[in-house]
Amino acid sequence: MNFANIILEELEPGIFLLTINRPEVYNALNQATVADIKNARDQVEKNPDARVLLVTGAGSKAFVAGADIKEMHNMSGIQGRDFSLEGLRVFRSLETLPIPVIAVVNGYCLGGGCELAMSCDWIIASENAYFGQPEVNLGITPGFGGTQRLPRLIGRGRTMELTMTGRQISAEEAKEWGLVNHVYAQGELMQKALETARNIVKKGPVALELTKDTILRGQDMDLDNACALESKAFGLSFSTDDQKEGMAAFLEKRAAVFHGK
Ligand code: DAK
Repeated sequence: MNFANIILEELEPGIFLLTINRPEVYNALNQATVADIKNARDQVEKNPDARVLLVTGAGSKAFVAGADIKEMHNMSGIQGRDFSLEGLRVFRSLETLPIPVIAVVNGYCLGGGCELAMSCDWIIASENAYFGQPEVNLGITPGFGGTQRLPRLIGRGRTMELTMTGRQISAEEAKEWGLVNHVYAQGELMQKALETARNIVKKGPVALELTKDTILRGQDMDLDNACALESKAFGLSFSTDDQKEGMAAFLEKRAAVFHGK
């Protein structure tokens, strides 16, 4: 499938890269781009060989500098609500993709861009990246999950500060606050993302899927129910060939070869 506003490519077997491709507007998300992200995400899910998805922005300035302000400028309340609902659906579907999804943040990561990055499983960033939820400067609220995912990642007080002042924080500060896992020099970022992806490709796909699902579902449950969910996932993993292979490989002191069943 061809996309107007993104590029989806398989970099190496099992490793897919989704690039938001509107560098002339710092990869701002218009409605067509949100639709492209959804279609690309669905394409990756249908591909049985897909093991990891990396998400980044085209060019050297921005990951995504937010929702497209030009397009939003004249939206009615109902259009704004519908855009928000669609964005929330698309970002949630990205978040629940049953393979690891890593945000590779290579510059400004603001508003809808920060919300897109937070819908990925974790974030790595270049030294020139800036994070923020500056919607208050435009007279609007975050609309793609920022008020909900940000406090889960960095806590209430820091979320209040970012959303109420519109302040941008550097990649290093974002790392200190727990929003970003690792910060790299800009020229190294994609290589580091690839190294991580190559490591993940060697793991058992069913174990990865069950682990991700358990973390996502469990974080909104009480601890007893969340632990019960974990024990079911743990038990289920013992029904796979991958579990037999992984443990046999350890005992035989060799590398495991997983087949995802
Ligand atoms: N939308 C549209 N165009 C954008 C853009 C954006 N978010 N961000 C940058 N651009 C465009 C600029 O207009 C400029 O285009 P030209 O003038 O060259 O045609 C080009 O990208 C380069 O930008 P600058 O010239 O401004 O570059 P600088 O390096 O000087 O500054 C900047 C970079 C990222 C600090 C600055 O561009 C900036 O402040 N951008 C806006 C950042 C921002 O406020 N982002 C949050 C957007 S609000 C909702 C759903 C979702 C959301 C809200 C509601 N519902 C539907 C209700 C989410 C909202 C947001 O994300």
